[in-house]
Amino acid sequence: MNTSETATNGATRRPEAPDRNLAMDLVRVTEAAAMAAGRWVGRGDKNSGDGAAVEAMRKLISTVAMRGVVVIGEGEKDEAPMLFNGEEVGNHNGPDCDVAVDPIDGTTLLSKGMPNALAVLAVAERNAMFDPSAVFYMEKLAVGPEAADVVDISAPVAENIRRVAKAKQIEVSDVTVCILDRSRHDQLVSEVREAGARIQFISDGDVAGAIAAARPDSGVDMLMGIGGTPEGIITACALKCLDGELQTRLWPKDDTEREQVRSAGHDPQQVLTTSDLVRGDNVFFCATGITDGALLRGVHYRANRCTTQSLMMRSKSGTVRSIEGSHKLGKLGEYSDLD
Ligand code: VTB
Ligand code: MG
Ligand code: MG
Repeated sequence: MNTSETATNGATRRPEAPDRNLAMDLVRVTEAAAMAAGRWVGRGDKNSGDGAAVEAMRKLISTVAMRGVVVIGEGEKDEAPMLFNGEEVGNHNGPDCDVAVDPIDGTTLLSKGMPNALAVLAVAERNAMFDPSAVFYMEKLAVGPEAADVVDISAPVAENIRRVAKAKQIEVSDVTVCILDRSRHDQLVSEVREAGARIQFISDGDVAGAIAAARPDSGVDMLMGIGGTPEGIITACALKCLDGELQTRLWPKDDTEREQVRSAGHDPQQVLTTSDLVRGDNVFFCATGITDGALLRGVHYRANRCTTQSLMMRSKSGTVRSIEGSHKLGKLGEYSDLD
């Protein structure tokens, strides 16, 4: 990798590390995506909502002071509108960054007006993020700081639940595991129930589920199960900021996918930890609620205004900010005032 480049004026440009000023700029991007998507809540048209969020995100991200490359554009698995992998984003004047976006995690939640649809964005130093393109799904185990050092995705489900209970000083019967409601999880669900723990099913949105596992007072202690690989990288960025832990294993669903994983140079058995999924300690994560959820309030409308709630985190400082926005309709034009 080049450590310096010659700029057009002949001066040498040293790549800078992303600094804290980036954080506030990023909130504007997820706010714009959420406001654009907000107009599509409950309208039964997830692709139009996603398209609106993608366009708002693309427009606003072009103003952020960075030389970003989208490494996680999401959308492929669901054949949804997307920012493309390899797409250059930012104003090309700033630090070199990897960018992961999911303009809407939970497009079905959006289209049905159900809880926890989020606009999310994560940024890290260039080449810090794991390339998720080999396979659509990965097996995930997410926990918060108390249990970050004790879980092991290769251990039995009951054992991990016991370790989480011990680390959090609660009974196994008090542990709540968040699981995507899918038939591929039947075995996992029986094992959790046999262990004696409780389950909170979600229909979509395992980024929000994993963050809940790492946040105090969310009522969720861990997330387990198979979900999207792009969402896994985004989740790793969030959990790095929260001192939580995400352990994963790629989950090829058939021989063709297994071959794809191998030819991309990965071992399907290998456990990928938070730090394998996003390297270094200069990670930014930002989410804005689209529909109301336990994690974030969604976009609300009132006379001439709409409100947003966002979570902004930065691993280097460990700061977690909750940001309320009150946006004047009309002034923001298309992002808040679609109709
Ligand atoms: C999760 C979740 C997403 O896909 O990754 C999930 O975070 C898993 O895939 O919101 P399937 O839906 O294909 O089972 C979503 O639900 C949609 O991208
Ligand atoms: Mg999405
Ligand atoms: Mg998604």
